[in-house]
Amino acid sequence: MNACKKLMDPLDEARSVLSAAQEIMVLTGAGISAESGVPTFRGEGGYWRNKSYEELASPQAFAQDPRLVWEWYLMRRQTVAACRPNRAHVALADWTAWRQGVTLLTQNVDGLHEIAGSEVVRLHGSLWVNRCIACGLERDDRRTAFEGLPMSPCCGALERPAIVWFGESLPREAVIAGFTAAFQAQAVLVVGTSGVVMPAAELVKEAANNQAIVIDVNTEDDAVPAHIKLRGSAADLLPRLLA
Ligand code: BV8
Repeated sequence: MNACKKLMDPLDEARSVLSAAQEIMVLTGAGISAESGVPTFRGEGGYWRNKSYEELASPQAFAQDPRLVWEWYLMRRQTVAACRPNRAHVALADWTAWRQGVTLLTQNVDGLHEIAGSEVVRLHGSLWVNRCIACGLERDDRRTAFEGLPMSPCCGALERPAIVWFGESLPREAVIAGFTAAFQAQAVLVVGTSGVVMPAAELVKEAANNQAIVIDVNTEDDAVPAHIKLRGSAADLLPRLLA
């Protein structure tokens, strides 16, 4: 055992893991948008009218009070509409523009990856899409002010946010893309997630079970089973990691 083996700087180690990998899975969470001004879920901003996200982002809450849930989502649209992608989103978009073999999965619904130019698999849907509760037709909707409960042009039925709520399954194509990436990846880059929400967090565990090396970027320790922990903000670390 080489007793004086110099411990590699974790950033250098992560860089060499990414450059050696053929297939890479990236999973982002609310933390990557924090420096754009989008509140995270489990930080102090995780409550609204003293209800938790889990209470509001559920089919039960919508069935009980669709107006309350729409007001919450419209408030979030107003917040996000004033936000721009930060250096972390841009670094990922620039990197995936030339780096082959990268699948970018996001738990976020804010659309900032897409504005930055990334092709992304949305595991939990989009803040900017409505879905008809009668036939499931989806349409883009950029409105941020409450103008009465939205009705679908197709059926004249109530529309809901096209977002995956707690207790609901993820879109089939997103699950297939996610697990395919997890099984094929030699490296996983996790950015800004507490790693508690399933099945998104499951994807990282699957990849690690398939011998992928997991790199975790977070300002704090989290539940991500990482081999390399890069502690700091995504907007600072990603440009340095992916340059
Ligand atoms: C499912 C859309 C089953 C909503 C979201 C009881 C009842 C029902 C279900 C369950 C239950 N118990 C457990 C479950 C499963 C549940 C779950 O996992 N719950 C958790 C809370 C334990 N999962 C589900 O319900 C899923 N569906 O299981 O279906 C089923 C099965 C078969 C058939 C039918 C049904 C659906 C989960 C999806 C829920 N929807 N989003 C909306 O946005 O309105 S989840 C929500 O959490 C967001 O998408 C968010 O992205 C996601 C994960 O949170 P994070 O992204 O990690 O955000 P968080 O705030 O937690 O962490 C931010 C991190 O960033 C922190 O670590 C922080 O340190 C770090 N950070 C901060 N700043 C920075 C930073 N890092 C870097 N740089 C910075 N600057």
